[in-house]
Amino acid sequence: MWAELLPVGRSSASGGYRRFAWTGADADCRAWFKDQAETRGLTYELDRNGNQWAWLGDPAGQDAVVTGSHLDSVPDGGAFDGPLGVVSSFAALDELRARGVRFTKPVAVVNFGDEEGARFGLACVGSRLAAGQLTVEQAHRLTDADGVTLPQAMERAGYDPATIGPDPERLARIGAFVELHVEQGRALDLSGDRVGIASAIWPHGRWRFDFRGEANHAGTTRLVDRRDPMLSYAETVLAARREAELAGAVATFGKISVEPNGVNAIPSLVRGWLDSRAADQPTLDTVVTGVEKAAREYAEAHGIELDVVRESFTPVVEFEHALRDELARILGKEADLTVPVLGTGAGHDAGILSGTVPTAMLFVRNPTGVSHSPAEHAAEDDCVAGVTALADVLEGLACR
Ligand code: HGY
Ligand code: MN
Ligand code: MN
Ligand code: MN
Repeated sequence: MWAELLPVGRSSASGGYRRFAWTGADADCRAWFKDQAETRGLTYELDRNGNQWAWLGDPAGQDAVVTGSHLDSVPDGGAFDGPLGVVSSFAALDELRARGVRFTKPVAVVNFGDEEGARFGLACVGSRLAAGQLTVEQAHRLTDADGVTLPQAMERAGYDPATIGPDPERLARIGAFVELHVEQGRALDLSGDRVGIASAIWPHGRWRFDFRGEANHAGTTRLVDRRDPMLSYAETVLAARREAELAGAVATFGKISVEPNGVNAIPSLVRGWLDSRAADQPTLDTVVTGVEKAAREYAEAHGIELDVVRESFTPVVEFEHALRDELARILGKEADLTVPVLGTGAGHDAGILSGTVPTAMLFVRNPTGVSHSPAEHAAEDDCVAGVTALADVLEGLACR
């Protein structure tokens, strides 16, 4: 089970997963979640934003303890980013039932929709809508690479898009949300621990750079006559690396689209997406401002028009200290352990919810730190330790 948590949407070519929001693979993931809920006799709910819930206890009860994560993936993602949290949540409930634990609060497992934003470009759509961090109007404007809007995609998947919007009553009933996630770095591998607690999520965002030049013949257009946007784009990629290195941050151009996209045509448009993250806001601002300034200089030198649009932004998240300390107490009490507390550059639904709900995260060791790749891994023993830790936390939070 821990080697292939959820055998849905695997690409035979890459070995990675392709589970994009409101596609057939996403529907298969959702069917799996519903089946897991029903097999355990949990009360299944689909909320107004397409997030799935499986309740032990009264879904309308107050002070609920919720755990879970997401099942969608980046293009050719690994097996663990997302599904480990959901699979571990169901397994933790099984363990607590085996322990004969009696909950005094409602407990739920959640699958948040479209966490990775692989299809519509914005991450954490399900949790952002629920928390009111994405308006209905903004959601209606989200469009995939084929021009399909989010409401159209939802409708084609058999879901009514008219219901989407903020869900404050639902969130107000949650007393604590704990998301378990595979670590996406090597801090736990280096410290020799199986499980850690999150301290903070770096501020991060996505910026679209449109470099517009002039399409022309690759064989007959003299170099001096060209307005080739690929040149300014390429120089901007190098500038991003340089700015990130200088600031001690990260910056990535991982997605690009080219028009007309012909081998023998000088491009008319190069559109590149910058993902940048840093430990604090001023550092992130310095990097992005630096990259944009360099891009404008390169564009001007080549006669290129440049538009830069910020497509999304998530401010720094500092997880609640009281809940974090409580997790450390629960996890440390048996063996008198100190549980490592670590920050991360990766975004999570837990980060979105943290503005509204007391929220915490558990990380499970990843021996290579590789993520968003088919090579992502967590050892079976570590996954099992993660389930035990999550079960201990749920017992500690929901049995008082
Ligand atoms: O961090 C990310 O890229 C996404 O939110 N998982
Ligand atoms: Mn991810
Ligand atoms: Mn994730
Ligand atoms: Mn020709």
